[in-house]
Amino acid sequence: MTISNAPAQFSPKQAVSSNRLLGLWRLMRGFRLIYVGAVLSLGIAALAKTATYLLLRYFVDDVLGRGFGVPFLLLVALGFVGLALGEGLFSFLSGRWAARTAEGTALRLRNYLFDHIQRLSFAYHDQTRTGELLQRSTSDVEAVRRFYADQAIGLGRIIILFAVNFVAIWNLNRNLAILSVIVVPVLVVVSYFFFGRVSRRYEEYQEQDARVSTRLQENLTGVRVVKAFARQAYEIDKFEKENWDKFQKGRRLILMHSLYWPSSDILAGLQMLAGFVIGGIMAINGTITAGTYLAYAGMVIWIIWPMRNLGRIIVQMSTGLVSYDRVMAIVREEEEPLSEGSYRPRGNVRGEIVFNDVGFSYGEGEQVLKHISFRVEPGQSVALLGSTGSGKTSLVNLLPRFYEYDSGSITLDGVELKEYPRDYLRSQIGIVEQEPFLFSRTIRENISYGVDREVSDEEIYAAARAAAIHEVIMSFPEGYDTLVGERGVTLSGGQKQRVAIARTLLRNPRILILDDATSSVDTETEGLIRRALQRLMEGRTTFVIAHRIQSVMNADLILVLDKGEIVQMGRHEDLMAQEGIYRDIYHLQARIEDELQQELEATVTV
Ligand code: DCP
Ligand code: MG
Repeated sequence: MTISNAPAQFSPKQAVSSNRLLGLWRLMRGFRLIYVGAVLSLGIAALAKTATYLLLRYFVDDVLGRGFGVPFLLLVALGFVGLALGEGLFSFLSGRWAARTAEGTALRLRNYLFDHIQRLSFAYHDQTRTGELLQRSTSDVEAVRRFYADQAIGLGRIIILFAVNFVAIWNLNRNLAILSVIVVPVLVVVSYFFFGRVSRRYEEYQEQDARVSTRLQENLTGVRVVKAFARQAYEIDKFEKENWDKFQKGRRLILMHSLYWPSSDILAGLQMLAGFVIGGIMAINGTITAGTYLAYAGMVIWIIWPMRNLGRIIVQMSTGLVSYDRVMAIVREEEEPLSEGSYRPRGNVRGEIVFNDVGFSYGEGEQVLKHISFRVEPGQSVALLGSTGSGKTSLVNLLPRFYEYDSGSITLDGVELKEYPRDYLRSQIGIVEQEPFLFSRTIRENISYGVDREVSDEEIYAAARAAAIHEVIMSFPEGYDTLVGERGVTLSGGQKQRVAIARTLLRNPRILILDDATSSVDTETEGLIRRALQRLMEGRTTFVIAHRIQSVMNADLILVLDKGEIVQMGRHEDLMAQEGIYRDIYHLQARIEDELQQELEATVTV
């Protein structure tokens, strides 16, 4: 399936419309011509089919028994074959072109969504459930695809078949034409109302289905918690209840279907029976010819049977329209402008950072950071210390402009942060996140992630050594080519953190942020990393968030945060000289370590 004939600059954003049919039409850009071709082919196929019956009529009434020679009979036979081939060919073309439009549009939409979702802000992702995004980029896109492939084209087919055959019968005999559509309004009304009810049941069923999947997914992800709290029986019971509910709803849905098709069969059957009987009487009376009767009997089928599907298609179309809305709700979201900003320096930043009375809150929530003011010279290190929830991560997340501060000012090298384009800032700032995420790719790919240029093995090894993970990686049978994740090795929390540190170091950023980057690492390894980092941190402005005093005491500036405010600030010696949280934490940690030391010695001497 190619999308080469789609205009390259087309973005589904252009298809955002409050008129959903119009929006769906716009979404087809680049494929509209093929789609119109598909509908035209449908028409040609329908004409060929009807022409077959008219030829049959001619054959019965005007050819049979009139003593035509063999060559002429052959010609008529050839006509039948030609019409059948034509009908087949154009049906095929119509199906193929409709499918191509549907697949091409869906392919483009899925690609766009993937791209777009990655460009939405942190704030958007904070508020949006992953499952919701997943569903919209898969099953809702699928519903839009079906709209083009099945429903719109199906509706066209019904209308064209109806029109062509009705006109043909009308020209043969008006009474027959009227007779053959008597039941049609009843059929349409019944099926429309019926499928309206089906669609409500279908929605209920889908919702229940989503609940079952959510429960399943949650229990798979949280299986350790379930086991640890010995809640298996409880969870299984819950799941079975939801699953039973789904079963019941599915049964009711099927019941509706199994009621509709037979009853509509009876309606359509009665209609045809009436047509056959009355048409038969007319033929016997000589009102119509035998050929007309035969042609009528053939054509009327193509009026009645497709009609039974009308209600189904109209109702299904409404699901396509709803899905269009659900997809467009994401498309409508503004992307985080990455390159927007008036100040883009040629080279690297120096790394002087000044916070002046900065205030910040997530969305409409209460203030997470209040009156934050401090100053860091290029190349200095800043340590952030504070209880959990005090705002440390929030503070450092302002630097790459993951979130925008509400008040005050932050300057980098004397220029307001908001003047810098986000992509530039992010190329200058390396961040090791609190809960680093590794992709299910090889360790080498994970470490070199985000570096555009070719990187040599030596560089990768150097970064890994600095993060004290090189030896560990080399101990794996496949070394740096080992896959991470479910199909490869499972790394421990501390190993993951160290791979993430290597990944950030390789990018060689001017500003380095380590958000609790060594929290899952033992004291000894942490010491190793700290010493390696000390060399790497030289000349770069560094932010270190840590809970151990040892990791922060060498910093040029220590900020002690409490409930979003800086309560103490200074160097280790200054803070030790004052009363306050810092000294308390210091003494607490020192005492714990002493006790540990004593216990260790006690066990050794025993
Ligand atoms: N918060 C929020 N929305 C987010 C992230 C955090 O509302 N997307 C809230 C939760 C806390 C406050 O902000 O009340 C500060 O959270 P931080 O993550 O900044 O806290 P710390 O990093 O200091 O805590 P920890 O040591 O646990 O990492
Ligand atoms: Mg944090």
